[in-house]
Amino acid sequence: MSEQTFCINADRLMRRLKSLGEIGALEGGGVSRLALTDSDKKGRDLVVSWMKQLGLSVSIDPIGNVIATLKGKQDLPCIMMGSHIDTVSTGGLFDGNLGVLAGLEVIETLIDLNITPERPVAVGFFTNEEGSRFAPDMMGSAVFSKTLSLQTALETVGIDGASVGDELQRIGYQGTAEFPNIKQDIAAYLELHIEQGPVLDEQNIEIGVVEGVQGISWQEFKLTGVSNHAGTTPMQYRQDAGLVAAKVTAFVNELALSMAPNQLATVGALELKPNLINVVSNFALFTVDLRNPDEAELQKAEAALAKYISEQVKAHDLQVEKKVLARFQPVHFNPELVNRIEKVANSNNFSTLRLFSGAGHDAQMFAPHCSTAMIFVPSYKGISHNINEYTSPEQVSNGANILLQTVLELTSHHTAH
Ligand code: HGY
Ligand code: MN
Ligand code: MN
Repeated sequence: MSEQTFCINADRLMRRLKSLGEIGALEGGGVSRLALTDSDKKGRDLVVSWMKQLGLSVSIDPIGNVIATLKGKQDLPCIMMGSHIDTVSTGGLFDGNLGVLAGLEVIETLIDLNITPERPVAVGFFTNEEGSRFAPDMMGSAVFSKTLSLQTALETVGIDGASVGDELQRIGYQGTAEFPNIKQDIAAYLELHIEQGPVLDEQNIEIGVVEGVQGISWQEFKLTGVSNHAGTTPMQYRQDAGLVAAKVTAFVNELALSMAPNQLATVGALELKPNLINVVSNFALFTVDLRNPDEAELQKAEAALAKYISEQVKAHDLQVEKKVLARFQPVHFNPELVNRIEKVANSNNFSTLRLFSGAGHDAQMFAPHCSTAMIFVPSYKGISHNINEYTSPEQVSNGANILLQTVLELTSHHTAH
């Protein structure tokens, strides 16, 4: 960092990341704070306590998004930073948490430096970014940006049978704050996040300048066949749901390879019934996660999957039910803001690389409505959604300092982007 620039307090940020990571900590490392569980509540309570200790005004909206704001000299549209603090069940310390706590650290640094920004500066965490308990992912920011209706979100039933509305009430985070008009109320949204992929780590790059987020298609399929004896039922007489689920898993893998390098396909959840060694499965429930930075290509992959499944269901005389769990188009971030982040990073002598995000992020919900961009820091060996997720304290500090410098630039200009 060049000497004339301000710096965040890296130790304080690491301490907060570690103490948040103690909530929902797993034996042997890692974190599990699935959205709206008791551990999510405890994590929320801890971060809200830090926000309040800084004297920030804290608002909670009807889907449980929490926004803390430092007043500015003028009541202008704010600069918002944010991300999420819910995790997958095999989560790490950094996914989401880094963006929220680095945003808090930026605000605390402004306070330490007695800097009153020209405009308000806010940091938020958004409900259920991960989507693994309740689909879709980015649920809280999708409601915040009016991409998803509040009612639909509240009525969503999760993989364990609970509803979002009931769980929000149970943990005491169903707030009443009004949703903003993002176009009017937010001048820019900035999210610091770990890359969660191998690119920056492999190329030894310090800062990722994120140009956009790829499209996401989540579908759930229920196949119904006929259970039968594994020893007496000839192969050609079977209506085997498990077989077709396995064939689809192999098919989407081949499909992604045939559409390389940008198509991704994952069957992440699979449940067979009766799930017994000597019974032909009469039921299979599985999910397909398709991603591509190009919308037309993503639609092509969805169409190929639909065709294959209908052929297989017919050939094996099964019933099929399909449910769309999430569908977000690719987004591009604001070029001026992307350029600004790149300039700030380079002027601080950090190596940079422009890239598209493989993972979904709350930022993609802001992109259509206000100047939005993301800053990435490396993930060791690209590991994430895994208890061994790791980003070094130096890399954490680098990202948070670029966030600080960018916010300082945006808050000293009347036109933020
Ligand atoms: O699935 C995703 O990309 C994000 O982690 N929710
Ligand atoms: Mn994330
Ligand atoms: Mn994640």
